[in-house]
Amino acid sequence: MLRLSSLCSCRKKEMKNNDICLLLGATGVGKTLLVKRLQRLNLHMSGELGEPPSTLPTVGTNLTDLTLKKKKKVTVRELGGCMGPIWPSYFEECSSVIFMVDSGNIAQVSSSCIQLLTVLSAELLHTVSVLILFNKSDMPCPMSLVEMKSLIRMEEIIASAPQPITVLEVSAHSGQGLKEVLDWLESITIK
Ligand SMILES: Nc1nc2c(ncn2[C@@H]2O[C@H](COP(=O)(O)OP(=O)(O)O)[C@@H](O)[C@H]2O)c(=O)[nH]1
Ligand SMILES: [Mg+2]
Repeated sequence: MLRLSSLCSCRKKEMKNNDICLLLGATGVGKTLLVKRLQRLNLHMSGELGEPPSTLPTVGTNLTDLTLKKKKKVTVRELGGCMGPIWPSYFEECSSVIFMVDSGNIAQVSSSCIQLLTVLSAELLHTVSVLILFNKSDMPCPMSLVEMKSLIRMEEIIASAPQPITVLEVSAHSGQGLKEVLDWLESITIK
């Protein structure tokens, strides 16, 4: 019979071989579409992304495995905004965080900013790399990205946060910036 300790070490090995990236953000910002597009981009690196697939509201959490270059693997765990109160229960298992904002939704920006600050100040996440995505760049926005970043004092947030933070403007719809998201995942994934 397998001992509990050997089971634990197997589990730890499994976790090392398969990093977990938490994908956080308010409902409707485009998290599910992003993972579907990354999965497709990953399979057909040189090919067309094709039409964006439809998405359904995510119930609970959604896990997607991505195999990156050099056989690196990452599991992206999507957690919706309505699960905000229990996000911290997933912080221990993760090795990176993608935080998504809908750049066209001005009304949502301040609540997203508070959620982002809560994530960045969580002690368990002080050493993980964070990618902030301003999504829906294809949409006509009432405010430019520069204006939105200055509204939420993005530069100050980055300067005072303990973790390395990367910011990208993307469109899960058109595919803009998605290659850079994969590059970021590759750069921070160990195995
Ligand atoms: N125009 C546009 N629509 C998007 C983009 N990303 C997501 N959407 C749409 O936004 C809606 C919510 O997307 P979904 O991925 O389900 O959001 P989630 O709740 O964050 O998982 C869907 O209708 C998507 O097609 C984008 O970059 N541009
Ligand atoms: Mg979703």
